[in-house]
Amino acid sequence: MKILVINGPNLNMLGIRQPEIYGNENYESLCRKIEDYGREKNLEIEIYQSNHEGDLVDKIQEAYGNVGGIVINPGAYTHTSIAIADALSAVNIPYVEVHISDVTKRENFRQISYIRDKAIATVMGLGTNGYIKALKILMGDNFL
Ligand code: CA2
Repeated sequence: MKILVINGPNLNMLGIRQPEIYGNENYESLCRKIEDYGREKNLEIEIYQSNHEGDLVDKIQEAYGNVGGIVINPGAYTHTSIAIADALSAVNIPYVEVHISDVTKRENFRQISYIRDKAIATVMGLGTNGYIKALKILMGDNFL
């Protein structure tokens, strides 16, 4: 089964600032971690990052019929984007919502997620290991 990992705005800046919130790992090393895990488990994984809402919607739409599961960290669009939520509903592909930080312990404006109610799970506060946990959940192997 092919899995699509989607990262939204500013996640390409990981490791550059705010290590106390997002850790020291940079985006390339996050991608390597996901790819290494995929190789170990024989998963076909595509990783995609964009800072643009419409591009993220396009990518979700392109997944229709081609992808068995989605791991998505929409970044700040989590808290604002009905378009991304609608795209995920439209393609009807099981997805896991991921956040590197524990958003429940952060600002009020981060308390809303437009994608949470239809996600099969939400993983947060585990740093970049949360992506691996999300892959395990998608594969039905629910442990970190
Ligand atoms: O915790 C997460 O994974 C977030 O989705 C990350 C988003 C944030 O807007 C969400 O509320 C929670 C931010 C992406 C990374 O932003 C950076 C900011 C400064 C330096 C590096 C990354």
